[in-house]
Amino acid sequence: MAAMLLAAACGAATAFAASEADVLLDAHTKAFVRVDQDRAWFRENTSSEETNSSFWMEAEQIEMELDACERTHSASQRDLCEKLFNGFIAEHGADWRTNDFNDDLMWMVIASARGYLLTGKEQLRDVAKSNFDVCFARSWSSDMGGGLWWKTDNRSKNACVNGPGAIAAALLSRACEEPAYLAKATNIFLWERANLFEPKSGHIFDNMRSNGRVSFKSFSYNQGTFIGAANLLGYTNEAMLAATYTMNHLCRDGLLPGYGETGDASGFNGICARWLARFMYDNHEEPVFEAWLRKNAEAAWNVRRASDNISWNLWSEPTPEGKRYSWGCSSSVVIQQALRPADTSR
Ligand code: 7K2
Repeated sequence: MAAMLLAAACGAATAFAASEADVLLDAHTKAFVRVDQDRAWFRENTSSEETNSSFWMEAEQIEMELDACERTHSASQRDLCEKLFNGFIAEHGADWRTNDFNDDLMWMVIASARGYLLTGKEQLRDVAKSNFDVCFARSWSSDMGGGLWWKTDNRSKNACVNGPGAIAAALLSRACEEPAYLAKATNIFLWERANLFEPKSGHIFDNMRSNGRVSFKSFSYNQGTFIGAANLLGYTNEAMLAATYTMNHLCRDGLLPGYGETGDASGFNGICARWLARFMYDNHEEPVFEAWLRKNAEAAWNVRRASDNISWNLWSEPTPEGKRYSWGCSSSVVIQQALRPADTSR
């Protein structure tokens, strides 16, 4: 309240809203980022000194820091991103093919391509390109009419690799200025649209197995990456349908799903919010989605715990004291970075 009055008194109508994003970002950094000279990593949880987050959780938390770079344009934030890339490459190398999860590679390709587009560091463009090429070569196949296999055992084609694969290729076409990547992006997206997207509802199905059997589960991150790819490639109607489904059918009382804290899914809503907000702003769809996204961002803010301001992924319950997880606490940070400060002049 005091901060709000102060902001209003100074005429800085947006200062209070921006500070929520700053507070959650700083709290996450203090609780989870470990820096060693020019390298940095995310701790897996508040009590793990040396255990880092897993490959894809690390990649996606780097994306969270890139979201903060895009919001703040701050030099120290950019410096942190560079350290996190250094830390990632120190841990996993610059060639990621020993990881069997094709989605893991695509997530880190997205982070690296975004990192290059923001910083101009050519090493990031080069790792994005070489690992995309490895991943595409081993995962694209004509079985089921195209699309990327989820893992190297080639048993299913999942939204969690095809959405990110299409985004990765679209970003690479910009980073490398090579139109061949745009064709790949479009082909991946069109396969996902034809096989894992229900046009009458905007529902994204989770995966299709090699025997053609579809898992109809809907996860917020799959909605998000489909929206992200559709938006980057100009398929605005499809993005609109998938975003509307997310808002109207995936939520309970308007809040994104409360996934389990310790597993892969605890960061899904951040991924969803990142791409949904970008689509909304690019297409001036604030009248449709902004109040709903803001309600989620405010819920994330309100459940932060007083002791250190970290906020977990269950936005209808206060963040408990005790051990918390960096990936689980990332969605709150991301949704706060993704939304622009409220425009109080309207
Ligand atoms: O079944 C897939 C995916 O289709 C589904 O949406 C999610 C639901 O689970 C897996 S993907 C989750 C991860 C498992 N551990 C390693 C990660 O790299 C992997 O992608 O949660």
